[in-house]
Amino acid sequence: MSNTTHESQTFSAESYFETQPQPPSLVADTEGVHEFIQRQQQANRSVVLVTSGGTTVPLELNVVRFLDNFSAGTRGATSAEYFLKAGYAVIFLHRQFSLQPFSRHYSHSTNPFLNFLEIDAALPSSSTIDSAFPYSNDPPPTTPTPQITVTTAERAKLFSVLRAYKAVHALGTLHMVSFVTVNEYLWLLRAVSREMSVLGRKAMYYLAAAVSDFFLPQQRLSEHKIQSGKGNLSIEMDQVPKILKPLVSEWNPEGFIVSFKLETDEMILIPKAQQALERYGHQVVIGNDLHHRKHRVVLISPVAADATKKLDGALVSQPKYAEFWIEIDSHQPSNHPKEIEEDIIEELLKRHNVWIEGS
Ligand code: PAZ
Repeated sequence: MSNTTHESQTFSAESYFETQPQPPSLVADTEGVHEFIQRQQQANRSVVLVTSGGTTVPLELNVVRFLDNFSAGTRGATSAEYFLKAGYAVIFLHRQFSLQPFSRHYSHSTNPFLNFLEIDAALPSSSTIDSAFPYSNDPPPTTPTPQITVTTAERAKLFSVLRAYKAVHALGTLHMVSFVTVNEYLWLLRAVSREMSVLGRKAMYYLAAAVSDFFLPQQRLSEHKIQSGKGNLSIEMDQVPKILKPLVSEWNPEGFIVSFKLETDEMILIPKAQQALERYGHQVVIGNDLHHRKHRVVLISPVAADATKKLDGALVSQPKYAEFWIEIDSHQPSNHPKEIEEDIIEELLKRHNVWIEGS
């Protein structure tokens, strides 16, 4: 890898899947998705595939270093909850260890759950720090084990999260599938999309994952950890194939497809979103800029081809794309913040209904 040059290759989706390795768990993951979709079909539910979190690009076969894409998984995990609330079944295709529906409220970094648990008994005053640890040599605590309760301040919130979580589990409307690398993501996206095609228009795709645009083909990966002895490291990556293209035109042409576009320069957000619609011909692109993504997004969608209107007797052609801005106050109360995903999902559900009825 170090100091090497190579002829960069252009991968079509087809040549990508012909040359890049299928993940070992793909067959089992696909079977799980297949059964889940069958159950949802019997219950006459719409199904949404929510992709969430960032993909990695390993630099070595025995991977020590990798390139990562920014995303905590907040958008995907939060959106999944609003879809579930609306009665959708959700396939949650997420980056391993990124945020998940329900448990996201107790993220280990921002709101660790151990902080609001209390032991309902006085700890022995003589206890040393060492004896407080589970792997201490002291004998285990005498029975009965003390009760553990949730602090009063957290109880109401935990109750409502837990109630929703249990209700979803009882209904069986959430199915989890995880990926780490961009290769796993692409194989899973194709497999899940094909499985979802039996749902026709009742299938929605909500592609919020942050997917690498570049990758290193398996054939060019160094087997062992790249050594620093040779000086600078230059890596030339190939482009990840534009996967929306086969998704829209082959894997499920009936599906209602929503993709996301993240930019750091707000000026190019709308042109880039329009370009994506132009290229792939799907239904909605949600544009968000990195710094305002939690408070402002724009939904870009195509306007019907014959959309001309009469103005003072003359026919005036409409713009090709419509913009629909969703914005919430950036200062939200910490105890009950409004989440922008609630409004995004509400708008998408209306559009998906129109899409289903238009079949
Ligand atoms: O997961 P998160 O809430 O931290 O970030 C969400 C997001 C910005 C990754 C998502 O809204 C998004 O724009 N996904 C697509 C990214 C892309 O253009 O590849």
